[in-house]
Amino acid sequence: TSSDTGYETIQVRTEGRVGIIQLDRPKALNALNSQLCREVVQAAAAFDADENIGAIILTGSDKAFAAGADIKEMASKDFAQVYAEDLFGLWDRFAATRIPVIAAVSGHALGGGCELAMMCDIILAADNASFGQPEIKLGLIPGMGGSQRLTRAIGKSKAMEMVLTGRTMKAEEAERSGLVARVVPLAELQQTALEMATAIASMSRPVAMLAKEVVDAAYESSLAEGVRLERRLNFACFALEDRREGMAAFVEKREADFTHR
Ligand code: CO8
Repeated sequence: TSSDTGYETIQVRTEGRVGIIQLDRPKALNALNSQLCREVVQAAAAFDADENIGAIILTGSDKAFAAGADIKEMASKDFAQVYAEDLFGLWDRFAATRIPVIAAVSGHALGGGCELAMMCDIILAADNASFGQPEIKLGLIPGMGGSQRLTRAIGKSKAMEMVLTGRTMKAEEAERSGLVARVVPLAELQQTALEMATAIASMSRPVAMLAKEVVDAAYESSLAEGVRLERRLNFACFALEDRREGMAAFVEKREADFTHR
């Protein structure tokens, strides 16, 4: 475990090969202001570039993953300003992280907070988690991908209901709807996320990255194109030392010891 200084809105540490980014603006329920965005993007990019890190956990506090974009920071802006600064555009860089990212969500994940969780590869939810896109109550629509990622995750009718009414959904419904991978008791959230991330980070790093890339391709391509890409990247694995080691370990009835190359 090591801790990084210099950040003011997040805490960053590592556990073995896992990088942990914890949103830390408790007074604003981790509302996503521009400084927090810059810091999360920087921390995630640093882990992405670090060969010793194989997976990232993004988490908040027990009470809030994030209660949305910072309404106080946005309130006085006009169209020209948000257009010129491309408000929320920087988050696309977080979404472009190439190693697997797990969102460990407890408490509120609303608006931009729900959208941020959906930018991650796997959402693990505590039993007190709640998800929603309440922007419409502010005279706004989602702006960090919520209308697209929520619709892909839970289907049109349910996504429409949430985006049009601003209704919040609890953890159990979120799991049933396919938004989250698993719900665990709040007290077990961090440990479960760490076990999942450690398991992923023990795999071959390039193979985990390829696996993420092909699953993501399911959102961007036709079935035939996606299957073709999968086949090509599957073949590419045969060029890796780790693929050789993984199969040799199976044949020799031992644990694989990946060198991440
Ligand atoms: N922004 C700024 N401050 C916030 C936010 C937020 N999103 N959420 C909470 N806070 C602050 C509160 O103002 C309060 O501060 P203070 O003590 O100074 O008054 C503090 O956090 C604690 O909040 P509450 O007292 O409200 O705590 P409760 O436990 O009573 O309620 C809720 C918790 C239900 C989560 C409530 O805080 C809430 O409804 N928050 C707002 C949720 C919301 O509407 N989020 C969506 C924001 S919009 C968005 O994310 C998408 C933007 C896309 C824009 C695209 C433009 C191009």
